[in-house]
Amino acid sequence: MMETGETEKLRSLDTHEAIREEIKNLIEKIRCLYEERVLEWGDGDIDARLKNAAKNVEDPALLVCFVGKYNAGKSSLINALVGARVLDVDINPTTDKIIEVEHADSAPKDGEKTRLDEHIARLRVNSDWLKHHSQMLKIKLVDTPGIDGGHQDEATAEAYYPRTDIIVFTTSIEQAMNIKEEEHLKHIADYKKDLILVVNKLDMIHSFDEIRKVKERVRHEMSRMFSGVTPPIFFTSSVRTDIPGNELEKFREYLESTLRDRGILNKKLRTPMNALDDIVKFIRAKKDEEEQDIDRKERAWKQVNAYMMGHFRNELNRKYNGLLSDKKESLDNLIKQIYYLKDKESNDDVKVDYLFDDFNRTYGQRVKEFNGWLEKSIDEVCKEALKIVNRLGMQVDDIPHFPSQLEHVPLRVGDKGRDYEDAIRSRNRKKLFGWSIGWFVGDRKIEKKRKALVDYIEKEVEEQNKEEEKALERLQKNLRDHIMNHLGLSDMEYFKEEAEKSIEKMDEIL
Ligand SMILES: Nc1nc2c(ncn2[C@@H]2O[C@H](COP(=O)(O)OP(=O)(O)OP(=O)(O)O)[C@@H](O)[C@H]2O)c(=O)[nH]1
Ligand SMILES: [Mg+2]
Repeated sequence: MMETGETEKLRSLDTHEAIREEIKNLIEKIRCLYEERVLEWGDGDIDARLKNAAKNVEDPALLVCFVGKYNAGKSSLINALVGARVLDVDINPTTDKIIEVEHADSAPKDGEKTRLDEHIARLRVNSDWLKHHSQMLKIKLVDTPGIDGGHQDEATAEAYYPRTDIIVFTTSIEQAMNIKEEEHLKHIADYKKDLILVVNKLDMIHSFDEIRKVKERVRHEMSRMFSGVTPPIFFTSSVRTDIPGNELEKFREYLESTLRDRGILNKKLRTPMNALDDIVKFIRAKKDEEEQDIDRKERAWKQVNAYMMGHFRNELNRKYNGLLSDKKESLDNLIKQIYYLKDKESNDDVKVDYLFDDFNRTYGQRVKEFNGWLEKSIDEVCKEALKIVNRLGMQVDDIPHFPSQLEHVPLRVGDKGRDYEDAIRSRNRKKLFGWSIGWFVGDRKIEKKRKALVDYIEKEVEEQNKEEEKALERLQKNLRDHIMNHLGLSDMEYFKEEAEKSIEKMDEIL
């Protein structure tokens, strides 16, 4: 018969496994959802985060990562925990790769190294301690190149942080927490991992009074940095186990208790959840940026439009009116001449020819001038509109269909003018007298074009917004579904709390 504790453990493991699967699917979904957008944004950041989150869930182990200045004793601490000198230790900058140390029954006591990629190696060791405490969840102790050690792999260690579950920041008691270290620790805190501070090389200071002072200073600094919520601190010596006050065993016990804690599975799940939180934040920021960009485009369009509809239109109206009064005058003149010619002895055809030739000479000339002005003005309007766009630091392409729409704005007034001349020439009276209406139709055409353009832009903006909202809604729903599905199934209170926090956070963001 299995003990209750055992059953519970297995149930937790099962649930953990199921949630892990869910998170994996979720990551995949988000990846699909945003794959196109990532390319469009030209930003590998979101992709890297997704990859890190995916790597973390795929690795069914708790990653405890040792970071800190070179020579602080990170490798020595891992050796002390493992109980053998499996990692190289030296006074000079030593560790130049990320090394994941894990237990394997088949491995030799002093370890067996394999290269995982250019920056990461795996060291399998046969360690009773690692084996014993890897029952619930496999543990990996991760050694990293020291800060300031001059290894180019420092950047790689940085890229690795998001994958880890617990970070052990290691410093040496001789110069514990200098400014550089403080900066780095603050930076690491941004990753929102579980932090532990180990102040190593306790044996280097012999005066109790001095040790007390350092302890006080470190605790005070940490409390200040973390606003009172200080991470656990251990003062250790990894080489002199016998010296008084050495908290190496306490540190070991703390790690053991963390591993025994049922919450450990949840801690493991929290890493990818945090990464997903970050991704949602990132996407929200991008969306805001895009919205601002759309605003800018809209404003630009309004300015262009105001110019076209203001300055140009006034000018156009003035010229129209001038032309209309010219036309009225010419028509009056024409009518006078008709009356005058009516009583004259002559062939009707000759009379009409005479009348229209005269009308054409006077008014037709005005139409020609007007058309010339119109073509030139439209050219200028286009140029001026382009200038406005450029002044706003934008490209014509930024405004949807901008150039082609502008090109088509020129109404066919010029053609109407030519139509008119043709009408005179062909003596098409109906066309001729219906012509004045044509001007107003032309005018209405500008208005129609303008309206179509504004409608088009408004629709574009609306569509884009709708699409974004839908994508975010889907993302939120996926996260929510995922969390909700498991709240009922899971007896893991800790995860429940974390999940609720996640929802709250998500609600804040979205
Ligand atoms: N006195 C004393 N020396 C220690 C202690 N821990 C480590 N050392 C020594 O400090 C030096 C550096 O130790 P490492 O473990 O290589 O330090 P590290 O942080 O891994 O350094 P990098 O790999 O270069 O980043 C070695 O000479 C160790 O023997 C300690 O607790 N006390
Ligand atoms: Mg090292």
